[in-house]
Amino acid sequence: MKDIRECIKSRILILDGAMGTMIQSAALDENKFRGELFSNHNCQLTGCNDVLNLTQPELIGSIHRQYLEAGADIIETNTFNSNSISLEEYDLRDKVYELNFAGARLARQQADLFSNNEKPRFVAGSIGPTSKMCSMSPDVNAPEFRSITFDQLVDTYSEQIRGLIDGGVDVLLIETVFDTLNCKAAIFAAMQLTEKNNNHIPIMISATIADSSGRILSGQTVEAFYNSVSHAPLLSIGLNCSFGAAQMKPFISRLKSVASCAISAHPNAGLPNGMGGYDATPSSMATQIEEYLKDGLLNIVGGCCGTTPEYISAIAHVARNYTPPKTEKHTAQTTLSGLEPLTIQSEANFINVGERTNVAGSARFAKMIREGRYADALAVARNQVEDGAQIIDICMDDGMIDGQTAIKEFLNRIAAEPDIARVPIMIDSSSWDVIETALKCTQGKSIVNSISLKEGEEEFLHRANLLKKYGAAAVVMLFDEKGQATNYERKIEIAERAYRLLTENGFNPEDIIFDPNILAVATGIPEHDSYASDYIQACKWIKENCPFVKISGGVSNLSFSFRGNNAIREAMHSVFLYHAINAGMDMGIVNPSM
Ligand code: THG
Repeated sequence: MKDIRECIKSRILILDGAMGTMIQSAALDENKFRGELFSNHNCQLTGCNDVLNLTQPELIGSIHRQYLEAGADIIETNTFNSNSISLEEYDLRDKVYELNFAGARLARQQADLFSNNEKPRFVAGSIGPTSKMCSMSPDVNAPEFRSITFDQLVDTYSEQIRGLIDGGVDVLLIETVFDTLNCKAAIFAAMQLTEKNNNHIPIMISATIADSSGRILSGQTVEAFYNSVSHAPLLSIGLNCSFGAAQMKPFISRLKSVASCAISAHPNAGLPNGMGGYDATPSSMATQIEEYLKDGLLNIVGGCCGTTPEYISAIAHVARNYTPPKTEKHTAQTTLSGLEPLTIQSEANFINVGERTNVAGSARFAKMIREGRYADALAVARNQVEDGAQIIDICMDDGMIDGQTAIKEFLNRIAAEPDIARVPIMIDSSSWDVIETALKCTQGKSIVNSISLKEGEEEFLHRANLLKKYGAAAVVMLFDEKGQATNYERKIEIAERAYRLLTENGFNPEDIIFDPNILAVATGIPEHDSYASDYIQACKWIKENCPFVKISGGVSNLSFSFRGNNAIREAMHSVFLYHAINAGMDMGIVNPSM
């Protein structure tokens, strides 16, 4: 049987419609929801659609059948809420695996009955957002609080995904995403599981946007959202629910312009009409969808709330007349995000990374953190962004500070400040535990600062592999088992080795940011005098020999011997940057106000 990754190249695939709408029209009573299996359950099950996979399998199977008859190529399992967080409401936490397994089997059976070589049918394991947000506090008075952690989400999603995969799904569909950090936890769980089982199930991701500004509820633009999730083995990215097809189109266009995978849309049947229904008819919705197809925007199209098989049939009917648009791979550029996207292109502007939110580099900032003055610490971050920092470097490495606690508190507070959170974060720590803690608090695509060969190849690749699952770029310091590279020969030796190891192990070269070590000059020790030119020459070699990588460095290091004399320091930095940028330096950790 053909793979879905093959089929999507030759035609536009039709996704099914609204399971919930179909279940609702069956008007089941409490006894039907309970079935025999849960006749003695301790709480009401009406409204728990996912339990029907076990208690009313014929009904769920018949809904799948109706969508397949309408022309759906992909049917979604009835497992949108089958995670321990959502099922808690029905005291069914211990049924997560079973519900997902049963849901996948039901869809698989029906899809197989309809499949033939010409038109294979596929099953997408539906994974909903849960009822809790990982990147925002439910309490405006406690912005650092979270009602769910990344680790808890990874656990519950792992349980769900195990059930879906064991039940036979072809693809995982992480849908109705309104918090990117929840989505990243689902991706992490999926990548970890598929790596362990050595299968390669692709992932479809579909977000829902909160309002006409085109942001998802957790505040990201669609472009920032794409950058945050682009590390997943994506079959497609798209939008669902939100509002009707007409209103969704500009945001699908924006996704199309940044994504290098297929694009999906499954809008509602128009806008709610106030009577529990939606205002689009099957033919009016199909007409709106045709506008997308004319513009070559979609590879997968279906429906969300309100879309019965009649809608899917009408959509399938128009989609037949169009060929799928090609997907384009955007290479060379490094993509990051906060609430907004940041693209780094070697030929374009130099990127300023703010250095002031570093307890090791600022006595003032360190004092704020030690004294728990987070409002003041946030002001330091905000000032940097106002002064032009396009990324902020955050470091909590200090003997008097618990780094994991401090970075979590600071990042959670930043998440509630849109004027700071719009830029990506550079997570600066020599502790891997602190780095992982920080990755679990950031919905954007961050830069980890740093990894290196200091502790050997195995640890280096282990960390790089984790970063692939978290979705982060990495500063790679030119350091190895023998120590820091200070001269040109050692710098290029380590860069060559690190580049080869990373790319051979599937790390995207665009996500490698080499730091060839800016070291203090004019210290009085003659060997130090060539440090700046060694860095600059190394930049040139790296850009010629390591395609797609970027280059960074801590600029203020250069002038450490002149601490207190800012005029000299600034002059030194300007001259240095002039040459280093010409040699290929893309970004620098700097004091953006200078
Ligand atoms: N490469 C990478 N990461 C880095 C560095 C690097 N992170 C840390 C550092 N180097 C870059 N950050 C700083 C921050 C502050 C200063 C220098 C580098 C600095 N501070 C003043 C001083 O020490 O005199 C101000 C002190 C104060 O205000 O108390 O110069 O190279 N990947």
